Amino acid sequence: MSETPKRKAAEGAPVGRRAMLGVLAAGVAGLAAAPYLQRGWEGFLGAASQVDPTGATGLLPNPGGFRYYSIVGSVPHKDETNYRLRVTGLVDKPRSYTLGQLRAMPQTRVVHDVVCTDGWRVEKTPFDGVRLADILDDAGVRSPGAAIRFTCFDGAYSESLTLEQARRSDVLVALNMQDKPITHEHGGPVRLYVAPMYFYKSAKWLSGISVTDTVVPGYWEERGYAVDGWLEGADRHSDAA
Ligand SMILES: Nc1nc2c(c(=O)[nH]1)N[C@H]1C(S)=C(S)[C@@H](COP(=O)(O)O)O[C@H]1N2
Ligand SMILES: [Mo]
Repeated sequence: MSETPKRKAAEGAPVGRRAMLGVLAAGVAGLAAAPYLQRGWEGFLGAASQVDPTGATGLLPNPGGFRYYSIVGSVPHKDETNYRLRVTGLVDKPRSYTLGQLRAMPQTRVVHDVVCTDGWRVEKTPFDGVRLADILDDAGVRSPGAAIRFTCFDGAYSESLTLEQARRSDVLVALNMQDKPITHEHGGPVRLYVAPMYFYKSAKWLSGISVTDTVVPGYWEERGYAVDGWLEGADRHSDAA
């Protein structure tokens, strides 16, 4: 059995969530003048999370059941005109995809509960997108390739999977969530979705897929999270979506 991941950064040093709420209150007050009402509570929370580097906005209620997390204060917006997904590292053919190219590839739907280590869960959430396996096949993984490192256009977050995990049919380069294009707040236009693992594995604002010869621990994994983020009850060896 692997250890259940814990959000160490949120529960203890360096900054506890309770302490962070004070900082957050100041940040949220600063947002009050902006026209967030147009986008409703979700838009407000998304904006508030931009001033909340620890993710303490996760403590604010959200009717959708999700909480918005970002480890950085602001993330550039990307769309059809400037989004690129680059596939590099131990591959035969390095690739660069536009959003249009990803949308034109065969789309797979995965419906699974989304579960964060903080304790929230959103049941039976549909994601649609391109199987990561298809993208890896497109680029052609070279024989020393054994793992994937994911990077993000927030400039800071990273994640990892073994090649075997990456090839599962329930691992997507996701374009839609709940039948709508993934919003900026949820990591759009493109995020990773690793259905059988805790949601921290699902890197938002995905911009880089690099094939490596060994697992490079991601951002939270460097800070105490399990590199294998399997959900309880996940079938670790099945390929079933
Ligand atoms: N780039 C990036 N991806 C990320 C994170 C983040 O802070 N930055 N947080 C992770 C965690 S801990 C969770 S629970 C989910 C939250 O996704 P959401 O903000 O769409 O609810 O994104 C994951 N991917
Ligand atoms: Mo999380």
